[in-house]
Amino acid sequence: MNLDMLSSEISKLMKVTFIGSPAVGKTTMLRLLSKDIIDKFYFPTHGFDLKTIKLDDYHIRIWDFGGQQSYLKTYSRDYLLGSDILFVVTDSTPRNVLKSRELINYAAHFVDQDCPVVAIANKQDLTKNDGRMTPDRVEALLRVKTYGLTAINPAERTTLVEIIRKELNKIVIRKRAEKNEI
Ligand SMILES: Nc1nc2c(ncn2[C@@H]2O[C@H](COP(=O)(O)OP(=O)(O)OP(=O)(O)O)[C@@H](O)[C@H]2O)c(=O)[nH]1
Ligand SMILES: [Mg+2]
Repeated sequence: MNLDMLSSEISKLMKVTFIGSPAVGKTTMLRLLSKDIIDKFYFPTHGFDLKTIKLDDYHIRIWDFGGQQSYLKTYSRDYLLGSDILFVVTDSTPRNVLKSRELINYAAHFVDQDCPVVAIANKQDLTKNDGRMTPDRVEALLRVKTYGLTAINPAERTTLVEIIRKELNKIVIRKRAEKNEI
């Protein structure tokens, strides 16, 4: 492989990072993407999990970080550095949405200025029962692009893939435009 080929391969490796409070559904999103059986038991993530998926021409390395405060405080700089997209996952309850707002403010210090921050309003299957917010309401509060999701529903795999594809395409288009300007 010559150097040009190698550099184009590397540029196709994307780092996608999921953060959010405990039990909002980050690891479930990873399972949804990798087509494993979607386990409904809650096993808190200790440290972080990594999974690489192939999407179109891209290898996407997904970093799923345990939501406990102690992890975030200790590792955020190393962990968030170099993210191409940062997904902030919320369980769509009013309380957690407010926490997610704080998390976005905090995390913004650790990612590159041009790294998009995107919210996932998860657990949309529960909105009718217990006052969880719709993606529109979450977006109005968080003031970042927000997508709705029900990560325990295997039929929503394509929804999540499309969210990632859409955000990835935006980045690729922006990077190409920047390259042409130089
Ligand atoms: N009803 C419902 N439950 C969900 C959904 N997504 C995840 N869950 C459940 O929420 C619980 C926690 O999910 P996880 O994916 O382990 O949460 P996490 O964000 O990785 O949590 P930490 O690793 O502690 O940060 C599990 O019992 C999941 O089955 C959803 O869309 N709807
Ligand atoms: Mg987890």
